[in-house]
Amino acid sequence: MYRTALSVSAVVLLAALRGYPASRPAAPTVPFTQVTVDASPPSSPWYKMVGDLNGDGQLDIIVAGSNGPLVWYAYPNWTKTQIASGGWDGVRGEAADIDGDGDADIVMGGVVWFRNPRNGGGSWTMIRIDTQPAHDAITADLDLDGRLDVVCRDQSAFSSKTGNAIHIYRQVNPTSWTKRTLSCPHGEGIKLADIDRDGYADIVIGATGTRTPAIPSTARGTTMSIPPAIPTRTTRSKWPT
Ligand SMILES: [Ca+2]
Ligand SMILES: [Ca+2]
Ligand SMILES: [Ca+2]
Ligand SMILES: [Ca+2]
Repeated sequence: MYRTALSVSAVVLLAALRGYPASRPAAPTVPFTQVTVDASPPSSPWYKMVGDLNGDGQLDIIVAGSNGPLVWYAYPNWTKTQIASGGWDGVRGEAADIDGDGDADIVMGGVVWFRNPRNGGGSWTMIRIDTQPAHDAITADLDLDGRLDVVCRDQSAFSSKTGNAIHIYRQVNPTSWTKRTLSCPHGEGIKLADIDRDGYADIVIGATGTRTPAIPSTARGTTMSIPPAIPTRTTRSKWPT
């Protein structure tokens, strides 16, 4: 009885310290249902992406295996279509409209992008940006010129040990890109987000052994200073070469 009363008091005290009402209602349960999209997917399906590839307003699923192929599944029946064979040695890519024709293309490490034929006709076509291996390949319009740019980072785990660089590809046009490489701490993982809310996407990275993103002002993680050569509001038209 004493132990029960003590436990309840401790809960009330903690709730008060946190500023919560002691009788805070329990969070609603969110039910999940497992759905099998493909019982025979590409082996070692490291790349998993989502995007509306067929333009019906519903997100589709894109998967690529380390030994190939690259496929996509159309929601809701998950009709499977192969985009390319080959092996895809990366983990994170994105579906984004690289060529600005209104349909979602696919960006992956390597560095390549696949042109979606939905609006332009023809078949899926691979356009190579670089030969840089990359664990992650993500997109944003870094200089706000209306064309998506690509940012890649490899990983420092396993044998490659090349996660100490960030590769930035500015799109001149869908088949022409300028590259800039920034040094960073070893590690893996990258994200683009407007941290300082100046309208321009910033680069957030994780570093080996940390569990928090490496952004300034966090108590944990490694802080990376962004060189001033990164375009800013006043210098975006002078992209460094
Ligand atoms: Ca869709
Ligand atoms: Ca497109
Ligand atoms: Ca751009
Ligand atoms: Ca910013």
